[in-house]
Amino acid sequence: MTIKNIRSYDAKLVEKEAQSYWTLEKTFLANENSPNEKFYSLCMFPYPSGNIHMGHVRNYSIGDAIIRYKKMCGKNVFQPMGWDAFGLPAENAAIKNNTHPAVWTYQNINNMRKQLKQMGYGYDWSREIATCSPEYYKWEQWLFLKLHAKGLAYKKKSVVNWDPVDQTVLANEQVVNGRGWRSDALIEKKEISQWFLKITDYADELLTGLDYLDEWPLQVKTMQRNWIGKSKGARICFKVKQLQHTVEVFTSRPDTIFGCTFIGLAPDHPLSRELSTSEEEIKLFIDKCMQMSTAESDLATLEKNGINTGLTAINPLNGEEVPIWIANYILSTYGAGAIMGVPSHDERDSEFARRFNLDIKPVVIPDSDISNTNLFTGKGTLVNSGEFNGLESDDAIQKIIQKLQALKAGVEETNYRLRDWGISRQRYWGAPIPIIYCDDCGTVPVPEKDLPVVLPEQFEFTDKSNVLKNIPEFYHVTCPCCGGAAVRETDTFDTFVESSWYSARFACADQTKSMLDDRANYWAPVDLYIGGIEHAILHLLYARFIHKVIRDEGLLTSDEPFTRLFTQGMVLKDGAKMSKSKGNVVNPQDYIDNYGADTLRLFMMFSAPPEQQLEWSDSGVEGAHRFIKKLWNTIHIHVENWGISKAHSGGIVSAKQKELRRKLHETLSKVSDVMEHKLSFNTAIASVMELINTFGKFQVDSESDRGIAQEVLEHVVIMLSPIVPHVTHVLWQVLGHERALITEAWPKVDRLATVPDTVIIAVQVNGKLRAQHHVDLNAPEGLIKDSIFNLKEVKKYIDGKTVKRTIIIPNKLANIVTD
Ligand code: HQ5
Ligand code: ZN
Repeated sequence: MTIKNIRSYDAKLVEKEAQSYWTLEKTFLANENSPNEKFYSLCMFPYPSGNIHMGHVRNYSIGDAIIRYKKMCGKNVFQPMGWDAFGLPAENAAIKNNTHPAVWTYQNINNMRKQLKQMGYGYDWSREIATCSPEYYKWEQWLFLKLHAKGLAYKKKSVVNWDPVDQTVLANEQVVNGRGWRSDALIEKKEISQWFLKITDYADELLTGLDYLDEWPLQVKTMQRNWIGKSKGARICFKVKQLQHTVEVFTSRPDTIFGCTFIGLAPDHPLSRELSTSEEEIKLFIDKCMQMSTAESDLATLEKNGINTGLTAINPLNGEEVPIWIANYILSTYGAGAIMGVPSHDERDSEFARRFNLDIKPVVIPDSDISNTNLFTGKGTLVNSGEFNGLESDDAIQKIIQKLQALKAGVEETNYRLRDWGISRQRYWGAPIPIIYCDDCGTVPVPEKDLPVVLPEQFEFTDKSNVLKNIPEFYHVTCPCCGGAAVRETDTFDTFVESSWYSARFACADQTKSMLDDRANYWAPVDLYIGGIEHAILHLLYARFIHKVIRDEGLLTSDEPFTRLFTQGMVLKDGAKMSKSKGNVVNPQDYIDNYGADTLRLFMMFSAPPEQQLEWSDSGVEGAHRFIKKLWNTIHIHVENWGISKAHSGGIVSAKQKELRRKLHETLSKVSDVMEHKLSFNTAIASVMELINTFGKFQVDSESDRGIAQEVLEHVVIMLSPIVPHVTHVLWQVLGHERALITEAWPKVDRLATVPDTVIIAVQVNGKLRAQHHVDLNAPEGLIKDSIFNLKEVKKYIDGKTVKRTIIIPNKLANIVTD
């Protein structure tokens, strides 16, 4: 007895049968020698945290539906899967569970791989990647050396947020109210030497490239634009009256220079530091500022604070003297680390000036009088600005820059908010940075032939601090230059480095001779990339940057890694994000075991539009399960009653058959459109459900009815197959097919079936026949009225008269009665 003959739906048996078919037949192994057009679909690969999460199920079910659809459309598809395996969580978990990060990670990978296989996702497992394997990170180290040679990777001292408990540097986003987000420890500012990648060299290309990504959500592009934050303006020199110094400021609004009433210095501006050596009060203020987070997001809401230096600066355009302050809201890393304070036209400066009673002097007035006059941040017409009065802002900006240049007091300048990417992590569980330090030769790159620098895994892991310094076999080396004693860099790469190039490596995961090969150029760029909106900025920007870097190394020919981006919504439980701390996590494994993968997939795809949040619902899961059972029964009952017929494929049909076929092909048209463009799977599933209901009312009375019924059921199975691939795989056999469903072609819409029938109605005016008119069969009255009043034969008789009423006898006659 085969599975297809088992009368009641058994998810376990069905799913095992379908999965072993796909594995045995190597259905999803990618192949670069196909004559068909390629389609590379990628879902953001997971951190191997232990078990798959409902968020993964949602993300990966969307991706899988697409590739199954594309495959049936004849595309040469590629869908890989792997593991973003390095990072701090592995270290924390290892300490908690008294194990080693490597052991913990590989265990999790094995478990999660098993779970993804149970979900039936069509991955090419032969190209699996784990980023913690030396075969992978070797090429990352290789690329780093190339960048180092070009000056695109460099080391510099910088002030970082240091978490003394977790013993690590934190990003600004990870400092909350001055404390570490995980440890709750008071964060220290520490100046340490760190490695950076010069992403700022690519700022302009990363910005203009966004204009061509027309299959990316606008929201993501806007976030990236703001992150890069290009602003044109001027660098302006203010002489300090009491000293030999000048202070340079950057402003994006040189047109407001006559409104400058103070100069603001960053706490770590060189002049601030200089003053702090002689003035205790200034030193105290600066020390206090340095303890605060410098996250820009915090700066906007930060309570403005400052200290007057007692010095004054001279405005180069009008000679006015303004006080110089040190202010906590000014970043040393942006522009010149100093600003001209214009309280009338800048929000932060306004807040600062009000707090310290500084002058507020409006110099730009709005062209329409909608705004309040105390603070106007838009552009307008200049006033109180000497020779520039009456000019429009944009014009004034040009003329003021010209004047400053003539006075040698300023130049035009473009600034970016984007900073270089700090890639050093003082952590053990990451890819080693391939650098050696020698007392005699300085910083020495590891020679290419010595790659990979392998991360040691054979030792007892007990400590949170970076342990690499304590492993002599790793730490102590001979210098590749002079042969003397030297030590290794013990910082490891930020895990975002691994995820910035994995999409290309998937194509040639087994390549041992080079980072990438021809296969990468065959598959790149990714045609559809699916993942969470949380990666809108950093990951997606780094991946775009590294793609361009690799291109410039001659290894990729495309400019961008991801042609289309789709961001799916979160899975919520009781209105909140599922998280361990809230205790509201729903475990996919329980549902796979109780209902099967198809039920889980159907629930995920049916319950909400994929870009929106999805609220978990056990009754929704039950509903999905009932639907699958109903589908199973419907098809079995049909075959039991009527046997297997040849599906209708054209020819004359009766009215009742025509009606069902119209519904079928309208549904197919809608589902194909969803799969191709909209990705609103929930609406596609809903319309298939409607079709099944309509089919339920269809009476099979004849041989030809049987053919129509077969046609409908076959199409239903095909249309649902990207979403519930297992049950449809078996139902396809139940419907009498030898060939596996995944190898069939996605059907074409029969356009003739969707054309409505027309009838001719007699159109009368006051009972006299005036026209014969074609309308759709059963057209609604409103539509008929609209069309007959426009007929010229009718107009002639009703113009200038008042229509008292219109009588319509459906499909036969319309009579217009006038006064
Ligand atoms: C979701 C959840 C959990 C996950 N390894 C990185 C990562 O985010 C990706 C790299 C390309 C940088 C989604 C999440 C992402 C995918 C993998 N997800 N809800 N890994 N609770 O394991 O929607 O948005 O966290 O697309 O699953 O997530 S991950
Ligand atoms: Zn040396």
